[in-house]
Amino acid sequence: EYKFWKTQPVPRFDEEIEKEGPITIQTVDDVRKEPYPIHSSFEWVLLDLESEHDLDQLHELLYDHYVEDHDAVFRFAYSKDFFNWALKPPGWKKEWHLGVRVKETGKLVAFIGGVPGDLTIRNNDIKSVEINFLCVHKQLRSKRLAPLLIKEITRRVNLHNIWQALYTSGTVLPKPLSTCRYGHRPLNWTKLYECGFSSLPMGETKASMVAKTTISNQTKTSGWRKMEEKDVEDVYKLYDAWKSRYEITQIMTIEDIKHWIYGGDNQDGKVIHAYIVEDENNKITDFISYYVLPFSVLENPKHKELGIAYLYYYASEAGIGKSPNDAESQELLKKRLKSLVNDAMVEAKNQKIDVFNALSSQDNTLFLDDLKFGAGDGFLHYYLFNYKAAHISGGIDSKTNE
Ligand code: YNC
Ligand code: MG
Repeated sequence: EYKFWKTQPVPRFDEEIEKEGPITIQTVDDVRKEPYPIHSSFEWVLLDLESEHDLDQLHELLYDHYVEDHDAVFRFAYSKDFFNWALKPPGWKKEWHLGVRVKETGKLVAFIGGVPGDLTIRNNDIKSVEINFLCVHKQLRSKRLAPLLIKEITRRVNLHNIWQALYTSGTVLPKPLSTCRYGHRPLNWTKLYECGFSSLPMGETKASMVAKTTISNQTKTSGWRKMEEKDVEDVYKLYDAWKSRYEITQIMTIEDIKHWIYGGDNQDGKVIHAYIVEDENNKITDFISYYVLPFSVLENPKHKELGIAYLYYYASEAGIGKSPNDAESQELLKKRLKSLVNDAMVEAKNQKIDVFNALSSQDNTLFLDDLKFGAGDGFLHYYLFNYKAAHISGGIDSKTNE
């Protein structure tokens, strides 16, 4: 039971957390200087995501071997644009794009990725990385390659004097900091039904479901427009003031906002979408963003792909400097968020997105029901490496009391 994780600096399931902070403290001198040994038919490789060849290899591995749903009906359809966004934020390092190759053929058979991502955990700023895209080729599963990848990326991060990491997974490991549930808002119910993503609830007809889930193709928030590069600094200020609502947040610089929210220099409009609200004095009062990550639909005669949008960061003046425990301001914020998320969904629908997803994190529980998100069967667990922190109910960013 958790043979590997038992050896790692993470809290045990039954552990009461009394004092928050790092679990083990080391210095760079303590860190092993050579890569961990790997079976002689394989070799470690650092992917060069600036090169088409390596980007292609990563795409090929994840496209066929990454996360699937239970029945293997859908699989995340990561694109090269998506990797460029997710794995190359400001400060990205090639040495954290770690792969395993078959020596003889050069075939990529495993990967783990890390990017810089400092955190604020209840008023403590923590230098850390975010780990993602852990993947082992289907034919090499259950051979303990995953623990080796985790140890080797840890070593490579530690050599930069970074000792903490954030990661998420659908798998239960010791010990979740928080668990969020996915909510799904159909934008194209008929297609979702034909793909087996949505089912027909008792007492409904296809026509009644279409009627219930139809949304307008016009946004309604006044001052709504697409975010432009010139808005980056204002959006940064808004985010920075907003994030104190939450117990755990990502620290973002202006450059980070430009990358993660606006889309960076290579803004191609395919992965990240952001909108702002501007008042009569041209002051930006709100922003909202979502990213697009389609599903491949496996073995369906009619559909190959589902367009899926994920609600991402947002902030609104309606919630800045307001306590989540103040009922009156929560009511105003709720109204505002409903308007923002509705309009984000209108934009997504006009971009041919079929379903809009949101986690039960941030302030999302204020609008999920009213905007007709259905609770999904997927959960996402959030973890911290080498850091003890009291459990957060609801979601990573949620300040709701337990
Ligand atoms: C997982 N998702 O429990 P025990 S999420 C972490 N995250 O260890 P083997 C996982 N650990 O129980 P396989 C994990 N899934 O003995 C499994 N494990 O202690 C643990 N799937 O290894 C598991 N991607 O190699 C067990 O298993 C040990 O061949 C078993 O490989 C697992 O990216 C996997 O879901 C997931 O490709 C690679 O099944 C494979 O099955 C696969 O025998 C499909 O491994 C794709 C998939 C996972 C997506 C993600 C976040 C990863 C976080 C990793 C932890 C990072 C820690 C921080 C490091 C930096 C620290 C600093 C500073
Ligand atoms: Mg393995």
